[in-house]
Amino acid sequence: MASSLISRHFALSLQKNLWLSAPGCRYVSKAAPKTQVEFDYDGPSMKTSVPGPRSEELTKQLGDIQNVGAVNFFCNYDESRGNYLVDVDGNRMLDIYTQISSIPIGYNHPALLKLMSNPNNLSTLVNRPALGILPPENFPEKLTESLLSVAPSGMSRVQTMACGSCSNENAFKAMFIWYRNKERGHNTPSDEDLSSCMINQVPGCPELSILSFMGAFHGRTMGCLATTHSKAIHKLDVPSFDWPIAPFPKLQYPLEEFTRENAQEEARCLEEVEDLIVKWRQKGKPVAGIVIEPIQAEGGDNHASPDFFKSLRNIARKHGCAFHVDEVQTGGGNTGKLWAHEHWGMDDPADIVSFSKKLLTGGYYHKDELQADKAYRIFNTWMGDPTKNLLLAEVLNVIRRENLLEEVTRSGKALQNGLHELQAQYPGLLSRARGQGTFCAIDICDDATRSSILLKARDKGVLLGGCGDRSIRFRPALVFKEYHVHIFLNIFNDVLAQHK
Ligand code: PSZ
Repeated sequence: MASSLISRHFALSLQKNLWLSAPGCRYVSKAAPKTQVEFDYDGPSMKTSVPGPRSEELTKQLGDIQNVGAVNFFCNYDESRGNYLVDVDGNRMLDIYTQISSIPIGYNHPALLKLMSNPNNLSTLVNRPALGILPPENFPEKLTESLLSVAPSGMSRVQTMACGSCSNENAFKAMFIWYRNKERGHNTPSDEDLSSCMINQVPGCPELSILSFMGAFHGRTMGCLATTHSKAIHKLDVPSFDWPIAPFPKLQYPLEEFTRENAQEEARCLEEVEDLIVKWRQKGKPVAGIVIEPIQAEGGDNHASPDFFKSLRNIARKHGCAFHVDEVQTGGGNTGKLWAHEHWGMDDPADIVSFSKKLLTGGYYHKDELQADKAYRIFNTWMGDPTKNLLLAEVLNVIRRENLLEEVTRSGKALQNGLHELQAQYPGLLSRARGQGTFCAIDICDDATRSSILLKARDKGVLLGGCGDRSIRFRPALVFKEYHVHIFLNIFNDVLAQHK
């Protein structure tokens, strides 16, 4: 077993050398002996329309085993490099969607291949521990090197989990446990608490709520789904909680032309938040926590100002609610900062910050007081995955070494400028170009045109995603440089010209 793994790693490093000399490939970063040399292809290269025949065949095979309604095409991850995803039909596409925003430094980054081919890391790869009970010796060190080295301001504790939903689900539980402990004056639960919770009744299962926002996406598990309000198809037929839902600001663009209207809109939403907190307290379902994304992603890349978030944080504090910032999609550097909430400029931005996607492992940071008071209250078998911490530590090294957040800011400016220019050129097609760093979006005149643009762009070798009713979103890896922006803009311009 171990020897076949080792030979696979040798094969990978051999392949790496082949890549370095393969035609159509080139180095893209300035050569520096101590810098990990980044490696990328020249541009998209299309052999078939997508999905091609091999993808169609595999989709049919998988269709006999699973629902394949969402499968776009099958991938060749061995051949994919940097910003380019290669499919099983040999099509090489510039990937500006990156597995729903979850590839931090591109495909097959040499630093990560090297890390995974280090024999010292084999036992971490092979033996997946139940971290909550039997962590490996290097676990505190690896957490310190990875997640704690980028902990949000005011937070020195982190709990790893598997996916984004699992992180939010447990963060919600942590908020409820915190809230009830406060209500109980930190006394031990009564016998009635303990017996009633076993049959889903009060007081053991209290009538508490979490306030979320219309258009939010926080996951699809039962608790998270009660705070997700982006698409009906996510929620249909699943019982849910009677929890308050506040309006998220609908900003008008360009922002500089609508300063007053947008400030009024944000004030309206904040007022509604306070009204809902009071109403739900009166209903006997007090709001234990508020959960919000710094930019509503699935819901259509909806932004709000730093002032909005500062005021919301203060409202949470004033009413004794925990403040949970869901950075599952915004975290990891796309906005030009590792955490989108850093743009708010606050010392005490949140009580809980959840993450997953680009951070590779799921989990949440929390204030000391949101630590559950007893073992096994927040718990599952794996409690994360130490191989992901290894990878994340190296991803963070690469981000620092290659100044990738500065790169993101630079390519983000080029992308936003380009989108604004295209919007001026195609006013009937495009509107509301917006973004922070490379975390950008633009609206298309209608949903049918959006679908057609997405498919045409893909056939020309550019992978993009949709969000909201009619937006296209951009979620490139952090190694998406200015010249990638120009490759994209040229192709996008061609696609738009066909829709004029
Ligand atoms: O359709 C889906 O289930 C999708 S498409 C994109 C996501 C989910 N994003 C996941 C996500 C998120 O964007 C935010 C802000 N919070 C939580 C989640 C849930 O993460 P996962 O999918 O890892 O459970």
